[in-house]
Amino acid sequence: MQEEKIKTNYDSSSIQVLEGLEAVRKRPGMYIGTTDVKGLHHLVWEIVDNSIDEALAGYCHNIEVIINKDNSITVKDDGRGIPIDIHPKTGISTVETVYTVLHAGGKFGGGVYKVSGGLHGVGASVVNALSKWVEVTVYKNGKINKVRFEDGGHIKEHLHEVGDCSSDRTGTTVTFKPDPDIFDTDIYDYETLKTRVRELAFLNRGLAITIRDDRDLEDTTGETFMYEGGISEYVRFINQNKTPLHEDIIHLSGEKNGVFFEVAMQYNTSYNSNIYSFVNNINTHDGGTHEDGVKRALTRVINNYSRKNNILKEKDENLKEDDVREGLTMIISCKHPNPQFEGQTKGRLGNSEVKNLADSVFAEGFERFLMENPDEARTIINKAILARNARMAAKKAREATRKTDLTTTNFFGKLSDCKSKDPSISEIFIVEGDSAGGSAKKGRDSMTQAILPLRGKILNVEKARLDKALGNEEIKTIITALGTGIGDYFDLSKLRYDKIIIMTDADVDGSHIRVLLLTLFYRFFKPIVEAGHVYAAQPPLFRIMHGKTRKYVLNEEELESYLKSLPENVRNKAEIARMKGLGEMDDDELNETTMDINTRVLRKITVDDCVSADAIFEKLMGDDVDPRRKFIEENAWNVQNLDI
Ligand code: 1YM
Repeated sequence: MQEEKIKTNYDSSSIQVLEGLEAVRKRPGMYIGTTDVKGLHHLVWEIVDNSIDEALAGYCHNIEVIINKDNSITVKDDGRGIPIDIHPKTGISTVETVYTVLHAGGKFGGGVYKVSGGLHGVGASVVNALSKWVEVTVYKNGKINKVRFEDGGHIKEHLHEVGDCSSDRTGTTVTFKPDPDIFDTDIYDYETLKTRVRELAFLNRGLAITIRDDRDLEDTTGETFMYEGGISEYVRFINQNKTPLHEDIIHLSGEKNGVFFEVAMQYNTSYNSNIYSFVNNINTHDGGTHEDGVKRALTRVINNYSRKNNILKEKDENLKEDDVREGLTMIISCKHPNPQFEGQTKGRLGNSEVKNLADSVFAEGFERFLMENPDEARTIINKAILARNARMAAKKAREATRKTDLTTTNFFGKLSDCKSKDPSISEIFIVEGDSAGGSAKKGRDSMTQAILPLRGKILNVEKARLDKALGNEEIKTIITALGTGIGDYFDLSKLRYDKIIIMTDADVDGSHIRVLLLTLFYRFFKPIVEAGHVYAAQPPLFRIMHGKTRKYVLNEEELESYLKSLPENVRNKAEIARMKGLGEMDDDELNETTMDINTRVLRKITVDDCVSADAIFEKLMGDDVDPRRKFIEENAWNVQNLDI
């Protein structure tokens, strides 16, 4: 009797289920944002999130992420294993329910903190909907149980026992292959996955996460990230190539009504701040109450201490938030059972109660640190005072750049502006060197394309305060050309071009300049990057000629696949030339390959690119050639013909 009933339930619910998953396949963007390479990687985090939830609940200690040879992904954990009993509402096993019913995770999951940012536990079913196939294996009660889905969540093999395991072994293993009909690309990037895996390990102290690339024959063991010190070690990692102002990392934490808050910080001698905040492991790009609470307390505590100890005199103005954060590296992490994300990109924490928790935890601990470490306190405050002085000098210099307008003759000598004054169709190419600048000028569409050649290397804004940066000729030219102003006077609506295209050679010097430019944009023009106006041109590395056909390709991979696509007799006769720098292309060639909107390839620069540029920077600048070469080979995209 009962068996009958379950069967009926199963049939009716399975229809609803497939309708749900079909909706995900119809509009994947609604669930995972995009179907480009970013969306492809997003799938991994949806599965890993479930393992992390299990770790936050206290049951899982090891997670493994493997890129398999066929670009499928395996995620393993040693948690309790997804429940395999029949779920009363659906009549099918809970694990099948979790993988086929949208919202199942949210409804049935009992974890303390749910980390999955936008999806709130529907992640597993979304991954299933967007996969060619998925296999879930659960280790529990001495048995191994497996279920397999195919083609967007259709059950292929119901949950069934496939063997025995030792009775103390528990956990979940999931392997999925993203559906190539959904995604623009199916190739996983090891570095992208590794960076996030490492971050997750920092944010969840004690949790070991291993990542391995089985496409790479030499990588048999992978890399394991485990940090007993949690976010303190994250701060040390970010500061590894910087000079700290104090040895110990300040690490403070507190909890109230189930909300856990922690912060780690260390000042260094640089002039910028690196403050990253997270809620339930998700980066809150736009800050929010947790960040506001800490910043408010930081400014207040430093001012109070400075007055009490007569470092700031009565006549002195209070230090501002910008002054006290100069040279500060800080990680803020909040674990909240019910986070409210606000803003257009949901990158801001809105829960108001967190502000006071953050303020009080931070203020109390930081005040104690200053009192117990008077020498360090002095150093930190003196730096803030220098920052304030520079801020005031920069204000004057900025007022001066605001007054410079486009009629300055000196400026016109550098910029070849476009004829159009309509920003929505205008582009500016920032080009390395005069010779490439010359070809670009000849090859451009002068109606919509402006050319700004850079003479020297631009100043590294990582190593200079704003007042000094504003004295640099190349930087001044860029500021004037863009039209937005800078700092207090910045106004995105005044941007004179829709696309700012960085055009540098595919060699070490080129990537160096690109990194400098990215750093400049990140530090001084972040809203321009965030609004998606900054691009890198991608000059091709090879030209293939056969018959009357000329074809350019970006890299060796593309070369190989293009050659493969040719009939054998054509392939054997094809002439392949390796392209030299931008300066060596004639204007037609430069136009065709890099500038013409119909044939060129641009890469949109994201804030994440700028953040990694920041890290790449230190290494590029170092004196040691070997680590530098190794680093560039491994990390700097678009660097193909190395000549160091
Ligand atoms: C490689 C992916 O999904 N691990 C995982 C998921 C769950 C549990 C354990 C789990 C949760 C709970 C109880 C609970 C999930 N369970 C569910 C649901 N790894 C991976 N590990 N027992 C086990 O939250 O109460 C959803 S996810 F809904 F079935 F409880």
